Amino acid sequence: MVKTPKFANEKVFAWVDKWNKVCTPDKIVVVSGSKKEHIAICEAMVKNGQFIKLNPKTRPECYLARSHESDVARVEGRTFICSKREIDAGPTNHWMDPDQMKALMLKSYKGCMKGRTMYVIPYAMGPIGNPITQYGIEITDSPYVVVNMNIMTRTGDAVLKHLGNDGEFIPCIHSVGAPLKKGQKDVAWPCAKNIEDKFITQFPEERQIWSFGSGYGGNALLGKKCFALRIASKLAKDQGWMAEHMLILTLTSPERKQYHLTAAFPSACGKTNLAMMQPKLPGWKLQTIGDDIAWLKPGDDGRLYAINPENGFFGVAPGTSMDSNPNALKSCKKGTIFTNVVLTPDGDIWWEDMGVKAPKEGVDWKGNPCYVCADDPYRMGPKPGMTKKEIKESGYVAAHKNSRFTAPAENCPVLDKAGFNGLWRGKPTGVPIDAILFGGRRPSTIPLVNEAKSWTHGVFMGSAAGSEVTAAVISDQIGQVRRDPMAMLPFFGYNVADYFQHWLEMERTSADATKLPKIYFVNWFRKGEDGRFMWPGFGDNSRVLKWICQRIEGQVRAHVTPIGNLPLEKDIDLANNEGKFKVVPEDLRAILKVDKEGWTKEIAAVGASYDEYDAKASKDSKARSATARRVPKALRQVLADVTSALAR
Ligand code: OXD
Ligand code: MN
Repeated sequence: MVKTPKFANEKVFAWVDKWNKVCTPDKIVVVSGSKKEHIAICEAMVKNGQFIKLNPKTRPECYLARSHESDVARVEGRTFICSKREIDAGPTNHWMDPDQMKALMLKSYKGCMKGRTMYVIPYAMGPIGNPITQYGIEITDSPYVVVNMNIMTRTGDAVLKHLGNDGEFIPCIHSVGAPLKKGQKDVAWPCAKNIEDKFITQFPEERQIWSFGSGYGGNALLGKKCFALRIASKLAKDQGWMAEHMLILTLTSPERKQYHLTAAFPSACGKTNLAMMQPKLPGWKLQTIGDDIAWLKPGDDGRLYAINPENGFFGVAPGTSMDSNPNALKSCKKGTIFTNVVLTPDGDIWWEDMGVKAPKEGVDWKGNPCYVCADDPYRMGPKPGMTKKEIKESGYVAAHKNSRFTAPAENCPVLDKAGFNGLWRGKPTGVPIDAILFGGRRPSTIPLVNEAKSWTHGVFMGSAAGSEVTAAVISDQIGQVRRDPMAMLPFFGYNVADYFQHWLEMERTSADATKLPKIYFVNWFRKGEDGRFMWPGFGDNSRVLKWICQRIEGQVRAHVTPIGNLPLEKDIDLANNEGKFKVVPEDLRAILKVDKEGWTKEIAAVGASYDEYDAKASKDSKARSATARRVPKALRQVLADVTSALAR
């Protein structure tokens, strides 16, 4: 066994020592977080075939990785919330008794780092020293995880220093689950090949994270979904704050008034695009604070203050273009890790809908050659000369649909640096939030924007959110609408009914509930009968954000309808309605209407989702006493009110 290094913090030592004994690595490296070390790890990965170095002229300090075919997205079926009682994990989570799970996983971890280096990553979720920030220690045998964590979080010596002798942290263990025999050559993407051998496990009471068998971002970068959402949501409930799957942005009006908005959309539904959007409305400026996660704490004045706990963007590559998100593309210009995109002959990268002509020939995400399409220079196919129709029919994509870029936030040209550093007017409070948006991909029924009539109504709207399933998760339901309350379905660290109650409590416990953010539901994805999008999205979404700001200021009236407050058509500013994408006034009219029939079905589906949660809760309660939690009555009441208003 190699010797466990010394740490000033005894608890850090104990965590590393425990796993050193179980995993028996060949070597232990404590990650310093320095640039030199980061580059050295990347270059070592190039040498052993796990990274491809991209052209240093066009993509300085950028690398490409290709994952194993089994390891391309989050594995929700293998993700567990192991609270002591099943009822505390609730109806939306997979659960196993924590002792049983530990015994099972310990078998997998035994000797799992043989032939590998164990890296110890001290990391911060949030700016080091900010009062909202939390800390973690991730042990991993994956250098890919180390360099991605270096981008996505603040890592290294500064964190250990901050932790001092007795600082608190979330202990995390990760292994790709692929020990090497003496002399055995490593593969490009080591992982446990069978889905059943992968485990992404949270122990919410002990506040620990154990992950095994996957190298994919959401399964392996444990600061992100496992800590900043699942474990943090439980911490937040216990301590009276909120950990949410939300972007954070700063919007400045032509009058120079600043607003801060958060938005919760499910995975791969445009959070990164909205977080970095270039407003089409003249005079409006948008800046980014975060694109995926927000931690919100109530202030003494009743407002909610937010920080982005992350340090980079783990964005979906396909569809990211100079039209859809130029600021994301610019964020990938240097120091970025690409996973499962196409390699071009000049050492650059390419993906579908990048808005860039495909090279004549390239290497696809599986490492096979791919070729420009015969009749569309923006597509690639698996054989030379294939037509667009042939490629479409074959279902082939050259970059995986969930291929990703891991880009440092500091590269983002529109980063709100102060907000990103957790500062507001020079104080480390995080930024005060004026509005919370919920949304999803909904081809029908859901209007462009809908304002909640009250906090409780807003919580109802969030609880009712649904979206088409995307490739961000390994699923056989891609494209089908599933309920995804608050875009948190895969990320609740505890019982969903308690989570709804916690949202409601934020109003009851607020120092001044009139200062809570206003809540909106938006939908950029309505489609006409011909399948065409009825709203251009992207920069045109600034028209909706302006309306929201005007509502906050009480400057415009709204249609009060059974489902919420909708804009008057005249109040959606159509200035600068020019260019490739445009608002079509008839479509706008249609997506601002209440589709009574559609809504009657929608509300019934929301009711059915509540019933499903409650049915599972009563099944659990029979076996485990009468502690079953139900969807809060206040939400059932909104459901009943909307149902009867629609019937009138
Ligand atoms: C993500 C996700 O990677 O939600 O952010 O899947
Ligand atoms: Mn996400």
